[in-house]
Amino acid sequence: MDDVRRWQVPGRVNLIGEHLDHNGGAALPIAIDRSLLVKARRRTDGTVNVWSRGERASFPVETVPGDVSDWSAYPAGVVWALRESGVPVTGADLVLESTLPVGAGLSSSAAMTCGVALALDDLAGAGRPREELARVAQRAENDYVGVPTGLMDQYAVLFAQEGHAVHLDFGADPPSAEPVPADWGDDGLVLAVIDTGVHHELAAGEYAERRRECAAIASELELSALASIGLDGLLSLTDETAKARARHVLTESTRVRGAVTALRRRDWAQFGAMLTSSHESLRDDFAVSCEELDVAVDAALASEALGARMTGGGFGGSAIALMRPEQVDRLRARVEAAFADRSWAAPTVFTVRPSPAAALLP
Ligand code: GAF
Repeated sequence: MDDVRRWQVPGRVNLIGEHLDHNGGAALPIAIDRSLLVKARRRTDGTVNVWSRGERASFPVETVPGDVSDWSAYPAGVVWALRESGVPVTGADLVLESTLPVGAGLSSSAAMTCGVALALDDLAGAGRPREELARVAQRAENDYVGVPTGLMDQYAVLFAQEGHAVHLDFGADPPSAEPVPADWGDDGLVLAVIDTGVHHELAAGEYAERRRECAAIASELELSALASIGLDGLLSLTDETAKARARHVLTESTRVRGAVTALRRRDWAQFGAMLTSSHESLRDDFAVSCEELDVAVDAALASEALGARMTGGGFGGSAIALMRPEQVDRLRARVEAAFADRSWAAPTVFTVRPSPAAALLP
């Protein structure tokens, strides 16, 4: 194809700082070496065609929320949000090829929305800054697809750096993004991902419910965002569920700060301990884990991981574990056996490296 532009767009793993983006707090994701390739060619007839995983979708550039409800709502939402923001989209052929598992909690949807936003912005010659494209991608997901996600995944995909985690602070406007070296590899460690292969139906509803709960607590305490809660605020809460949710937000914020320090000092024992306590907090206080994720984390810890936790929104998807490479096979055997014992489908275990943000290929 002539005039084809190719964008490589990574997935992400969040190391720590879960459910803090929508609370004005911090997160520490890496981009991973599993990615989406977007091949894009301009059209001028007002039609967008998208090919993905053996399927083809077509829609007009004038698409509005409600028009499409299958997977193509993601690219259609980007077209809608980009045009709303003033970028002239005249049509496009988009071919999407992926090594990123879908529904694994590794941000395949943010890779798709950010990749399509980058490609269409580029074809239009608009040159919008990445901060704006992150918001376009979020708007596509929030207002067109109808999932009320925060901005962490889009920022991870668009602002990561190879060999680094990105310390994001959603208390700032626009959010700040500071690279932190993530060089456990130099110390003989790997980051393993355990894709549980499950995605519980309640995920989107429970995500929205947690957002509502957090917003209600912040408003009760007259805070602009729950991440600014202090110990006094926490102790003043009388409802036990509200207290547990707020306790996660408060303690997770502290853990992110500790994890950034541990990462800079290459103190892997401390870093690992924080991963594991983050998981406990997400399981017990924020209540977004599930049996499969807990079993995966337990298998990792039993395989001598320095730390392990669920990553992403929860209710399925993936867990991560920091460990020595020679333990990965043991983890795989252990988690496969634990899943087989419960008659669950086999999980997938692989390692990931801190990788670059989305980029135009030469
Ligand atoms: C999902 C959302 F898309 C993110 O915005 C974030 O809230 C995450 O869950 C939880 O940290 O990935």
